[in-house]
Amino acid sequence: MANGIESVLVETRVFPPPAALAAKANIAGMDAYRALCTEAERDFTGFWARLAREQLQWTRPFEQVLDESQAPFYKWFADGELNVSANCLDANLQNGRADKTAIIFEADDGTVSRVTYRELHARVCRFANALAAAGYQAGERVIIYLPMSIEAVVAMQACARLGLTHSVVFGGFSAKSLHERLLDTQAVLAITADAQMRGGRRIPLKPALDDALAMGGCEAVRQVVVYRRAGEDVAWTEGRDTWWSEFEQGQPETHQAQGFNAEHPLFILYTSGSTGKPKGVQHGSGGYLLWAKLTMQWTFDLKDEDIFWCTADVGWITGHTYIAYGPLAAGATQIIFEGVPTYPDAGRFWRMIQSHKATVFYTAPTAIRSLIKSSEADAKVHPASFDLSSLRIIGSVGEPINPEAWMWYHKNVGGERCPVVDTWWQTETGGHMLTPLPGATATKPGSCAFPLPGIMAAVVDETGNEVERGQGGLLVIKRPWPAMIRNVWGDPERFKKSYFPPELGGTIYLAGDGAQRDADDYFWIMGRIDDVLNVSGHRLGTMEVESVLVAHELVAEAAVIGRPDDVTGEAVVAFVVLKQSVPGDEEAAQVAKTLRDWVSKEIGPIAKPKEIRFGENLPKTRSGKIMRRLLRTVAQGQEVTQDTSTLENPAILQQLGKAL
Ligand code: 6R9
Repeated sequence: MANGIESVLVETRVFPPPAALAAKANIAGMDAYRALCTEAERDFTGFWARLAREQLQWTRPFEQVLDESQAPFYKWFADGELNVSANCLDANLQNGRADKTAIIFEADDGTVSRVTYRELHARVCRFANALAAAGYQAGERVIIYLPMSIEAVVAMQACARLGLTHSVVFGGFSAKSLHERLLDTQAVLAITADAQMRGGRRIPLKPALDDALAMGGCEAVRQVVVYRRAGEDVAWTEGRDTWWSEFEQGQPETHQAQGFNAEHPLFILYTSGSTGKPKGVQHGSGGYLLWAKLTMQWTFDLKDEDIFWCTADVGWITGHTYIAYGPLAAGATQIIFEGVPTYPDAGRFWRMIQSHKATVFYTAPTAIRSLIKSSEADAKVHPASFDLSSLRIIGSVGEPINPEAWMWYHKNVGGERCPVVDTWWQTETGGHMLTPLPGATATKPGSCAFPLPGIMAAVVDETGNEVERGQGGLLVIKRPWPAMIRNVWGDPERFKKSYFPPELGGTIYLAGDGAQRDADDYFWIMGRIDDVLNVSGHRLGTMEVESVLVAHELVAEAAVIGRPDDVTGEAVVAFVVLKQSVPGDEEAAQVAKTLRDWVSKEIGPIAKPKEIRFGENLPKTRSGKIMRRLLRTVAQGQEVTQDTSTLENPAILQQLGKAL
């Protein structure tokens, strides 16, 4: 089981919700929270049906709420039809928000542009009309490889409007990763930009897509639509490539959206698993959107006056649910940021909160930790140098937030008045699952508190029995929920195997995280139980990195583990056996660089090992299993105190213990 799962957290500080916020909250007080939980327990399907009818506009109302006949392939609202984009845009034109700002976009260089709901609707309609005119049809797949921009939201929404299933690929991923996704989805269209602007630098995007398409097998791709962001010269394939502006030229700004089945695949998003290639997590439409909208209202207590800012990239699930869909479905004004938190200096986030008067701020622990460091070094970029009084709620996502970082965030960003919502969820869950509610839950630093109403979370042992309070175990969700993963794209067996293991009965969702509940029933996440690392909030399979390393001509064998890191949460450390003998120091540094660049090229810079160590061999059991637990100890520079008697080659530990 996971490294940290046995550790017992002792955190006694408790922060009650501010009275003024609680009085006006969408879920006001624990009694209101409990009432919703009780409603869900008493009449599970009635609860979800009520919310789905209240929250969404259906072009064909559903009768059926939950279909469990093919479990774990659960279906929600399956005889209903709706249009996701119409629920995000047209609905807001009808309910008086047409002139409300939908998006405040701040570019890398600080240029600000705004679009109202009316304008965003017009832009989405125009692009959707262009897609329809070019012959793209519901059910076909579209790869989106775009920088953070209004265009990224337009592209996603336009796909949703036409029932095209999008798969957004994070701009930091390599041509190779793009290629895998193009093949796996059999995409018919790719939407990209010439380049992206980050931290004052131009980072080309289209060349990676060109390379990916040249790797072969992508014959299904009929066109590449290119948004001109940076004015960069790009290679052009006549007949295939078209500029965004030309593509949509002359298209009308209205579009009558058609309803699609509630289960229609809205998007596929790839995420790392413990084995093999990343999994294409397939999400549906109705249930996903319901949860995206509801959690905006519940977790972020969204009000019409709020200025919401989620700093995630649209290439991750957080950017899907809390940028492209949730805020729009909830009629929010949101900030979208192109750049990085450290440019032009590490005060960028705080300066933006100040200038846009953000009220709800949602970011990742890794960003918080790196900004703690910078502001300790330079008072000018410390949050105290900015007016952050507009904030009322601050959130965290992506990885466990350590109590020290939580306290700093609470004190320096939240001014000790903003509840911190530490939201636990996953690509597969579609939206928040465990989180404090700002107007109800007393928070404890480092705990994601309780499940949202309707989410039946538990901590169980390997046979599925609930463990006692204070004991570590597996985090599971015992009943399905509307926003859950529907399938692993094209691989239903992997879906079942990964998430609904037979040992737990085959219908209970296994999250892949270890957890424990304390005496007050608070949940504490203890990290992954599988070989998945979390680097700066990004999931990375150790196997994924290992298979890339061994694919290099110099490498015979490799083992990858995670080492705790002050800033990135975990850092990738690779133990490598070369085909040639163990290199001397100078050569080792050279080979390490070559391999790091190789991993960066094959997967993306986030997968780059922070450290590579070379040895003649890897520590293995007599049956040939690599003992990663020992490698973790070695990588942390600790003495090996574990039992090494089952080791085939104990001497190897000393050799691997030496850092370069
Ligand atoms: C939304 C997102 C999911 C994994 C998840 C867990 C970790 C996310 C967390 C957290 C502790 C939190 N994780 N939020 N761990 N506390 N608040 O991040 O999705 O990229 O799929 O990652 O991230 O390990 O299993 P995804």
